[in-house]
Amino acid sequence: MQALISGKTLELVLGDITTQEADAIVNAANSGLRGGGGVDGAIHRAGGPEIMRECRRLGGCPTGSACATTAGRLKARIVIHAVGPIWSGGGAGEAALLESAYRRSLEVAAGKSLASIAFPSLSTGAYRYPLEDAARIAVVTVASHLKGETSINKVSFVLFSDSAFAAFSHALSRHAGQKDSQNE
Ligand code: AR6
Repeated sequence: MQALISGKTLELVLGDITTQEADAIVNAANSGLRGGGGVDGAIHRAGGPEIMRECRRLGGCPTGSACATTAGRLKARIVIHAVGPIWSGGGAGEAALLESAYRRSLEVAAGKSLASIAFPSLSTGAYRYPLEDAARIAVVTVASHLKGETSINKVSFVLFSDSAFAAFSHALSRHAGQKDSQNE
């Protein structure tokens, strides 16, 4: 599924983020940049030890922000470590932090004049953010970035399960009802 937003592409892919061709691959990291399971484990395994060496040098990245490292052996040019919030009921600013993690990732990629970026569904695995709400925030935040001045002309959400793909499809369909968007 794809949508065009101000002439730029937003697409949904069912698959593994480590095999994507984008200029920047986004990791669902923790604030210590210590590595872990899920997307984080897959990216470090596929990209090799150089990524962790740079993470140690950075020493961490606050929740709601995003920090870039080498992509090691991955096809991408950089990995952007985005730190989403741990869900704790919704009253601890989780929505603003999740939005910020997506927005900062896009700003980091645009700051390096990159053209394409691939995101996993941040915070919806080990961090337990409710999928439907997280998908809406992800789609709205990316669409808002694509409507502005940016070097990015393609954003992919790479979804690992049918339920995540369905949630993002729903969020994108709702968004694509707008005038300058178009479903394919
Ligand atoms: N490609 C794409 N999506 C994936 C992949 C993959 N290879 N593997 C899992 N997912 P999670 P979080 C999906 O737990 O919730 C780590 O330990 C997964 O099904 O990776 O932000 C970090 O070190 C889910 O939908 O990230 C942190 O401590 C989504 O990616 C913590 O987990 C996110 O799940 C971050 O938790």
